[in-house]
Amino acid sequence: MKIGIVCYPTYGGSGVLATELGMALSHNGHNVHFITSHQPVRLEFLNSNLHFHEVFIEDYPLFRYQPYELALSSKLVEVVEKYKLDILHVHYAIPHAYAAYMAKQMLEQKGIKIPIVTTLHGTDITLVGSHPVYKAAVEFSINNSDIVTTVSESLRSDTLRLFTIYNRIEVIYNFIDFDKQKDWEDEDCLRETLANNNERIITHVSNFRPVKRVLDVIKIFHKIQEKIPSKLLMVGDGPDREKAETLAKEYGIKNKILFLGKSDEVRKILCLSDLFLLPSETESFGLAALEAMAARNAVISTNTGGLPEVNLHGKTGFLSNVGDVEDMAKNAVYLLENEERLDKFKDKAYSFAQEFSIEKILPKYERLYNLVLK
Ligand code: GMT
Repeated sequence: MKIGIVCYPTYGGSGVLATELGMALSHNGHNVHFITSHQPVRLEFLNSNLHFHEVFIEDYPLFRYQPYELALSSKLVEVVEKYKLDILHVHYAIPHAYAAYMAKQMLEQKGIKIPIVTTLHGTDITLVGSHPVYKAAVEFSINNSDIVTTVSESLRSDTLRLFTIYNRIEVIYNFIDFDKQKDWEDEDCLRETLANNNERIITHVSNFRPVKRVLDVIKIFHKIQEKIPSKLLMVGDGPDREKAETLAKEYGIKNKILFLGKSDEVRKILCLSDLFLLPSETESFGLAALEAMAARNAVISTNTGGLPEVNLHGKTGFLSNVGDVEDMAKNAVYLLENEERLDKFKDKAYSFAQEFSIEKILPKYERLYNLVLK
């Protein structure tokens, strides 16, 4: 199959997932074309099955905002026509599903039919998509896609609750490529470079947007380190990073926290870590938590959105109400204070992560592509 993939090429979960999906499809013999504003960060290499087409925007003094959707839909028309694509798979509704619909209409006028698969990822529905300024266009794009998927049951019900949907929505969970995980496992996890032997390592990975509640991460760690010798690794960057660093300074624990910034080596970092913190306000799935579980981290998270589908309370970690830093710290200490207990949770986290292995999830996308092509 010749598949066009549209996504945000950044460190965000939807971009990571779309890039990993495209690479896996190309390994399965499909011809994959990424059509994005920049080369996706996780795109490791291009080969005869893997192509990248950059969407250029012409600036003009009249524009206050550059018309990216217009440039994207024109590029989609060009690539679908030139490479005779069979399918367009767009990740994150805004504005990708809308641009794909416009491209589909333009192509239809040329006698070319192109089905559109739209995968909804989270904030395109919950935080941004349902806002009145975007809602009508997002609803229209969802209803006019040939097939719609969400990354969790929770996101499916949020979509049905927030929009008037008459299209079928399938749930296909996010996935992990364990073969890539193994590359790091085979290397030595050099814990001693970051922490003393008696210290636990705790990690948080995100885009540091307000929805991630990174200040809660610092508050939870502040309480943990009073009872358990530990270090905190803060991976990522974004609007709340400075506030988090300031709070760490105020608590006098800056020397126990490493702010590592954006990293291409998340798997390597997670392999050093014992526990992952994800106290988000909302999370449609929590790909970062799944990546941590695949690296044998127990998870302390909130119980919001799709997180209970990924982090099993009392088995792979614990879930608490949003903002309940007291409870999250208590649960973290409970895990970290007992080696045997911690190992049990880590093992369960690792084994449950296998339910989301790429081998289990990829055929679900391939089945949908075949369905939509019939
Ligand atoms: O977390 C973000 O804000 C990034 C966002 C994105 O652009 O991809 O993440 C969403 O999609 C991920 C991949 O499907 C999910 O794992 C995240 O839970 C979801 N984020 C939210 O719902 C806040």
